[in-house]
Amino acid sequence: MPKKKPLVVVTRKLPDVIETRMMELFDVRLNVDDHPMSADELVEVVKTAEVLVPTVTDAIDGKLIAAAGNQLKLIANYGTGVDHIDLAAARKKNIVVTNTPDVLTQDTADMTMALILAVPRRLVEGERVMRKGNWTGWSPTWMLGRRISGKRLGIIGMGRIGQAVARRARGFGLSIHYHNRNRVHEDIEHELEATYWESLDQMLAHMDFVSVNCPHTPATYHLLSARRLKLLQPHAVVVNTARGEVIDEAALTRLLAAGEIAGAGLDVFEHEPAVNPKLLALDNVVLLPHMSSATFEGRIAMGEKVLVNIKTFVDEHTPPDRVLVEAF
Ligand code: 8YV
Repeated sequence: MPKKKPLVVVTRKLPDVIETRMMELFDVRLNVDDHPMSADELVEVVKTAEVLVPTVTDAIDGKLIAAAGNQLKLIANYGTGVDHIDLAAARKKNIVVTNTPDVLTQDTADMTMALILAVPRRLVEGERVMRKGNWTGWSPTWMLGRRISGKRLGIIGMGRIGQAVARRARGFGLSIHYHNRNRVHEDIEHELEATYWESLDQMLAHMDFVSVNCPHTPATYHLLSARRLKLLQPHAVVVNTARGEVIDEAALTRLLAAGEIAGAGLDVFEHEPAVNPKLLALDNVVLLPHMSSATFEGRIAMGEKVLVNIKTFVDEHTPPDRVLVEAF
């Protein structure tokens, strides 16, 4: 870093307490009206920023990194997922990338569990009936959903969030199954009574619920492809709080509409903020606007991490949440 107070450019509005502290520590340019920055705006920003604080809504691709001036030394992402950042291009230019792991694990797992409950129990459908004033009274055979307890949950991606989902799911009587790049430590398998499936195809064919909790990388793009989605049982429910790109959204929509998959709970989409209009027309889906980690506590904790990552970097220490391209 050339000087003690680097120019930090933040692409979106962050919690006040974080912005205030940032202004105390650094020379900061904030995005007061919180508009998502255009590609042209970002190009202008990287010409002068020494530290860039982007979010999932910014495409920090190879082209943008190529356009950056040599003063850009750190990309301190406000978020855990880094699939919007070209890590290889950053490394080539000696730009360090950091993220904000851990602090959104519990919130994201809570929302995943909420979707696992909401879809088979038709929570949102019931709520819609009430709001429309369409409830004519109780009936023994109306609004029946599917029982949660005693069923099998298949978790794709058994990292921090996957494990946190598993802990919650066990409390609801679900048995835990998982597919992961690597088998997790036997102590964790033991604690969760989790069954490892080396073959994702095999796991999918045997699950009642499937939860996507892996990052989006070149290896996980459309991991739930049309072919794999067809392996699911017709009563299966798919939940995704990770990244839309992990599922072939068009294929999922077709199978849901055809009744070949029973339901889906989606907090993330392939082309955010666009959502396949056919999904919006389906009753057997619960759709949320990428809000699984959206808690006051979580957003402040994410900001704290960004502050620590920048400060340690500026002080010439290794920032705690450095992202290594090899990990993805
Ligand atoms: C964040 C997320 O809110 O951290 C992540 O990877 O998906 C979100 O929950 C968002 O990415 C902020 O950049």
